[in-house]
Amino acid sequence: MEQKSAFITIIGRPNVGKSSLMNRILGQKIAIVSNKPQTTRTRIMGIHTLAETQLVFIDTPGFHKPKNELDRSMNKAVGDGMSDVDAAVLVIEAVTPFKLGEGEIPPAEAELMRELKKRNLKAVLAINKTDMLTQKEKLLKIISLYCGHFDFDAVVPVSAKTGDGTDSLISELKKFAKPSPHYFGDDDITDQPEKVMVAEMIREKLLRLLDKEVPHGTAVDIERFVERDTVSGEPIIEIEATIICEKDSHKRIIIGKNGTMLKKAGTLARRDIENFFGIKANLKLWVKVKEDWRNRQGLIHTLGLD
Ligand SMILES: Nc1nc2c(ncn2[C@@H]2O[C@H](COP(=O)(O)OP(=O)(O)OP(=O)(O)O)[C@@H](O)[C@H]2O)c(=O)[nH]1
Ligand SMILES: [Mg+2]
Repeated sequence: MEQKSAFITIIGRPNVGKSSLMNRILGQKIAIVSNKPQTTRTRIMGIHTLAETQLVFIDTPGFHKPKNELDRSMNKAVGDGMSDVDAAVLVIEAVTPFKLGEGEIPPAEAELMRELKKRNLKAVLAINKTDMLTQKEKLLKIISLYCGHFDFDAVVPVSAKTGDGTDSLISELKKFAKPSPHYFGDDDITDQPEKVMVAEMIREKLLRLLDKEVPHGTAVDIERFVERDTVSGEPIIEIEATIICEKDSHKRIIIGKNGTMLKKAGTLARRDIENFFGIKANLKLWVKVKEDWRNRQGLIHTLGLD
């Protein structure tokens, strides 16, 4: 059987469900998800091999108005994600604060469609969160509105939550595959190193447990990651990680009263780590302040966020 491959970038506004959709397609969670915008910070590759066809997805950060250096490198990751790909999936949500029915397109989406045109890139429109849509006729309005702006190869209503529509989306995306050897092993699912996966699992818990600016100003640095056998011969991963935050007041919030918040985040993250790697984990967490790190290029680079 001749092998085929397609590189497909997933783009859209923050919080529309890009990472959830990729995880749903892969059938495994490789990109963290939260109800807060700007969860994804870098390009994350997800690999889905179906017999002769390999689809390589690139999940990107939500495209937004930048407020600091980190935001700028996140937006750059979106642009980079559109280079050298065969097609894009523009993810939008069926239920948004924008008045789509009245013809209003969010500026970030209009900009992404302009960028697709400029790059002459083929694209599919995925209208996500259809499980939340009560008035189905709204869907038709959304479709005609977006198709008036860009000539999409296909429009697919989906729900990353229930899985509705994802098979149709995959069928549409398979059409972009061209004869070429597979770039990844057929069992590979991501290009993220184990350490990065662990750092992200910890950051996800902070996004879930903390409010407002605090989680957005955090980053996680894995200082130790070793697998060893315990005396009873059982394998265990030893992990030591530092949570970096921007202010002393944030540090106090992350640690919580008597260390309860940090403990909670640690327990939740450890569970995820053990499930993902299928072995026991020992996780130690520290918190350190690095003022204004989101504007410090050197630190952004050290943390692997550029
Ligand atoms: N009801 C519903 N919620 C969804 C669906 N897909 C995603 N969500 C929720 O939407 C929120 C954002 O999901 P993410 O996958 O993190 O969104 P994203 O587009 O990757 O966000 P950024 O990485 O910040 O750009 C989370 O709370 C998800 O649980 C869906 O199909 N239906
Ligand atoms: Mg995301």
